[in-house]
Amino acid sequence: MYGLVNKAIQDMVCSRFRQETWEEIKQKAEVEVDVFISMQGYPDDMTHKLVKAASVVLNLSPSEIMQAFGEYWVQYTASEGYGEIMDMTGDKLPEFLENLDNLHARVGASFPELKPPSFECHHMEEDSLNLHYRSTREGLTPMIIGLIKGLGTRFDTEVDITQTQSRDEGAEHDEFLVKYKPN
Ligand code: 1MF
Repeated sequence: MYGLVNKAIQDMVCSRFRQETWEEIKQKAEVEVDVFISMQGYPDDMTHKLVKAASVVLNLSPSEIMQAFGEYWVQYTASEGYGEIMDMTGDKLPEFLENLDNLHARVGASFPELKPPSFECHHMEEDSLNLHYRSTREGLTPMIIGLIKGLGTRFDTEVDITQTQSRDEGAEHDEFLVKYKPN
């Protein structure tokens, strides 16, 4: 994934813990990169190693780290150069989710190594939708839950997410029921 992802993990850890904690995580992960370059591609494996190491050092489960990271990503990208594109994507939760593929298409137009996931919405009741998440990658599902919670915070909307089908359990892709209530 693009270095922006690893940079965001670093930023999250350093904003909540000490610089030394981050160094310890990198060391445990056997990642020998001094500075991540946002627009450079890094192996996905490196990101997964950082999450695993962080889970050991911080005594949280990998899934908790990924979820926290998803929430963090929404504010991080909004403040680190992608604010305009985030603003263009929508000003309500369901609208934003509906337009996520367009966001990735815009980013991917400039950065062809992007391997964007795809999000498909089926609107149910007025206050709920079925979200289909398809990705070339595995193991990022907890991050998706965090991302949706992060969007809830961004749009001042209460969200309740349940996973209704799982690739881990043999389904073709992950699916979520998202209930939401704007404040
Ligand atoms: O392929 C990739 O490197 C990649 C990286 C990040 C693909 C997608 C994403 C973003 N996505 C990560 C989790 C899902 C990954 C997967 O299943 O394959 C989160 C998507 C998302 C969901 C909800 C709300 C907001 C979301 O993201 C907004 C977003 C998406 C992409 C970028 C920024 C904000 C982005 C921008 C520039 C990038 C990479 C991603 O790369 C750069 C950075 C600096 C200079 C040049 C290129």
